[in-house]
Amino acid sequence: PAVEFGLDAPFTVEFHDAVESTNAVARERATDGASDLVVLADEQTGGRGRLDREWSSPSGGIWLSIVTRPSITPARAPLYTLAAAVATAETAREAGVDARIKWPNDVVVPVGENGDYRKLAGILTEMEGETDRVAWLTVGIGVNANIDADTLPAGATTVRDEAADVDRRRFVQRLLETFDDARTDLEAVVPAWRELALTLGQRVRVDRPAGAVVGEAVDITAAGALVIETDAGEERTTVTVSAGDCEH
Ligand code: BTX
Repeated sequence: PAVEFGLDAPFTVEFHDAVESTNAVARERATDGASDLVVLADEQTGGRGRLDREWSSPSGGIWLSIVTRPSITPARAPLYTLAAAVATAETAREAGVDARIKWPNDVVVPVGENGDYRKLAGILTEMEGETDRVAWLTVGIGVNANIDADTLPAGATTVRDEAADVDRRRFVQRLLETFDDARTDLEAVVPAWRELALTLGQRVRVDRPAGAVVGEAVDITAAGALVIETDAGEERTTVTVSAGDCEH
């Protein structure tokens, strides 16, 4: 059922008490032709991360998926993931959490000064289309909001643990408004991402199908790819990675 959110952004919100995964519902809606629809749930019984990993999604969190039909090429789709990460981090910061971004899609809270972190939120983008244009794109965002961190997998943190419980409706409003602003000005996304990045300057290891890249993360390109200065061999070389699992 659609709910009235009083949003200053063009989204319709469909709320569920519990679903298996809002991304799965969003995919159905997207293939049925929906656009600017948000599927929101209090609880997910089968929440998913990347590479089919589990995403723990108990009641009290913010689990949502945004269905969009952007006129962009698939090569620019990563910018939507970065836009969602920026919007999520900025909204969490408004709630008093020291939220930062770990490339490409994790919203984390730093622990100490060594680049260690706990995970506050995750983002999972899925899309379908041709090589020259995206047909639909869904952005799944999971925020550990009003949850005790010790009920989540190790390494997780929550808005409750870092600051205090939030009004979830208000949080979703701000998140969607900030995301809407970001997607209408994609050129501004990478600079905003850089401001919040925890990854730049860190030693990283990125696992990708073509093999692991190890070195120092030095920049992010206009398309959202990570630039790594590798230290294999005598000469420093730069490798640009557009997708992969990043550890630091
Ligand atoms: P990821 O693959 O980067 O992270 C998944 C890993 O994170 C898990 O293997 C586990 O170690 C850890 N983890 C699981 N649950 C949590 C949690 N609640 N908090 C912190 N760490 C956790 C990240 O994937 C992308 C997650 C997207 C989730 C949203 S929720 C709405 C939408 N629906 C859906 O099914 N997925 C997305």
